[in-house]
Amino acid sequence: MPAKVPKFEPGDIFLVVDTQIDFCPGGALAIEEGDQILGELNLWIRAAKDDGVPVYASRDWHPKTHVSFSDYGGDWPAHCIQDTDGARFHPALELPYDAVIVTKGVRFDRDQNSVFDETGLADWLHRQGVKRIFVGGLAQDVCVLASILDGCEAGFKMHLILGATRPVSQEGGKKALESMRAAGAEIMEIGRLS
Ligand code: VGL
Ligand code: ZN
Repeated sequence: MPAKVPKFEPGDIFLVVDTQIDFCPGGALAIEEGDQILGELNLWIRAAKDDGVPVYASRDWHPKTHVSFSDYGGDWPAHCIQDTDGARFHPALELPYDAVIVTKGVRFDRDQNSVFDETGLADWLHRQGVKRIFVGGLAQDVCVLASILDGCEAGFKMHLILGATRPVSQEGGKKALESMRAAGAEIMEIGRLS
């Protein structure tokens, strides 16, 4: 495989979605091959830093009685409980010291899959002059999907790096790609920006 040297421009950001221990093999809500994206993510993070472009990282950050947990009427096993080891970013994720952290999933009344769901992030990024958002992380068919759809809706040009994401289910992953494309997102199969 040729070396990937992404070229970022002013107005770009790189967004890492929910790359936390609980979503990787051995975690509470393990996604198959969830940890296989780390090499690709780190490559893109380094490229963003080299090109002077900000890195944002979201984290799922639930209260221990969260509504998305099956014990409390939701669809998922308990995961990413605030301040637990499982909620930490994967230790192999090389986040820069100045990465901006976006915390979500803290509400008691409903889940927030999208990084844009009542976080104020879209307004903030518009005010920073951000136009294009390059995305990797977990899970392709849940929080990555919701974030990409909302990002398109909010007027950003969204790009998914296919090698830097994995779905909860293969079927869901395929459908997610279709929805993202239909919303105007670009699915980057190679991993180069230009
Ligand atoms: C996620 C399931 C439950 C995700 C979060 O980050 O994709 N998936 N909570
Ligand atoms: Zn969650």
